[in-house]
Amino acid sequence: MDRSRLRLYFICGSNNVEGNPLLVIEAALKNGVTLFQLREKGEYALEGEALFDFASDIKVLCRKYNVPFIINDEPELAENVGADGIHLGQDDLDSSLLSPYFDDKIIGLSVADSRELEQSDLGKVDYIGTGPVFTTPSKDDAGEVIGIHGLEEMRNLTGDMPMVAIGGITPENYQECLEHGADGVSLISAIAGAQDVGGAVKRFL
Ligand code: TZP
Ligand code: MG
Repeated sequence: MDRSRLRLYFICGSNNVEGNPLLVIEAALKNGVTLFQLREKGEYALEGEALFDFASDIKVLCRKYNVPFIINDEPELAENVGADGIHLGQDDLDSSLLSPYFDDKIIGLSVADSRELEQSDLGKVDYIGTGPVFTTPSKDDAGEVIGIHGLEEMRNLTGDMPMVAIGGITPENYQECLEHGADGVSLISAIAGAQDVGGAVKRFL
């Protein structure tokens, strides 16, 4: 994959924002996020037809701003909606079992640390997401913080595998992540929770 796409990777679900999530997502896309992931989880998460419709609306926005559209965890939804890729966790379906639809799509995998790296088959994986690098308000079971040191260790272990840092990323620690091995950052709250979404994106860039 084109690793520059990982530079500012926004992840969002309908319950990560106050108000209309499509407005927040459009503001983020318009102001320069380089990749988008729909991660629909937790309380009040959309399901079934409502989730399909939401994903379809997001796809239209991503196309409008020419930003690839990734879906977390749900290969079937990703395929039905015509998404540009899928992001899987360690407990999700193995990437080697994905349908042929994904042969030319972006496949991401969460790999928290060196232990998870050992047990991961990266054969079909285009990029990994590593962390939480810092404390995150957005995932209760995110596991132990790996810190900048852990990020750097992952870079040393993964060679030139495209890698994004995740967990507690802010404009203040963004540069540090890039300097210690990340190709980019993926984040929820620093953009989804901002009063001025466009302004928040610009602060990163
Ligand atoms: N995986 C590890 S931390 C995290 C995920 C999905 C949440 C990141 O959210 P935030 O608000 O940017 O810390
Ligand atoms: Mg998952």
